[in-house]
Amino acid sequence: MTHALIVIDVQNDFCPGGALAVPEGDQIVPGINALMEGFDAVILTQDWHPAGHSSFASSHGTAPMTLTEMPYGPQVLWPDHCVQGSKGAGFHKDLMTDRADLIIRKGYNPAIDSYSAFFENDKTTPTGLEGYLRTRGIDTLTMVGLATDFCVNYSAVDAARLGFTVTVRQDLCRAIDFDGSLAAAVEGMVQAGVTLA
Ligand code: VGL
Ligand code: ZN
Repeated sequence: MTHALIVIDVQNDFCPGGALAVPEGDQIVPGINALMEGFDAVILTQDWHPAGHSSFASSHGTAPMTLTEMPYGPQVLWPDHCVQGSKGAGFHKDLMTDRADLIIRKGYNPAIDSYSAFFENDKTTPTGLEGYLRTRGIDTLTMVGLATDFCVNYSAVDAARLGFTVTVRQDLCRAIDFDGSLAAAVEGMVQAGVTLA
């Protein structure tokens, strides 16, 4: 077994004071840092949108936290967040980024959002993470980070479907919980064979 820790989107905009703040998003940082020691690999993901991204409500002239239909399916429209090079797109200042073997950016395609660390929201365009993990012989993943019900959820379900053994440490995740999204995410992860710890 070769075991990687995947730290999802622990960025300023998802922490209190940020543009898309997840309640208590900053509280998981010390626990994630402490966890890094015991893994064969540590991988960080970074939500990384160009200005005017199609997942931003401002790009559609509508209010944030509404649903729209994209060519690839339904899409929540978010406040502008994690704009490339902005402070909000940076990692939380206390996250031990030096320990990371790989930082994978996602959401940079202007027309497609990317919750998952593996595929964009069209569910077909790969980020390259699968190939990285396989060529390093990594078969087992522990996932932590933000937000439980969006990027952690999509990443964990995709990883399980790709055949990785996946555990989500819920104590080291925090949720947006928009319109029942957390309960739906938990159910989806369990059905996909993800272990919730
Ligand atoms: C995320 C919404 C939009 C996340 C990213 O990291 O969960 N959520 N972009
Ligand atoms: Zn985003």
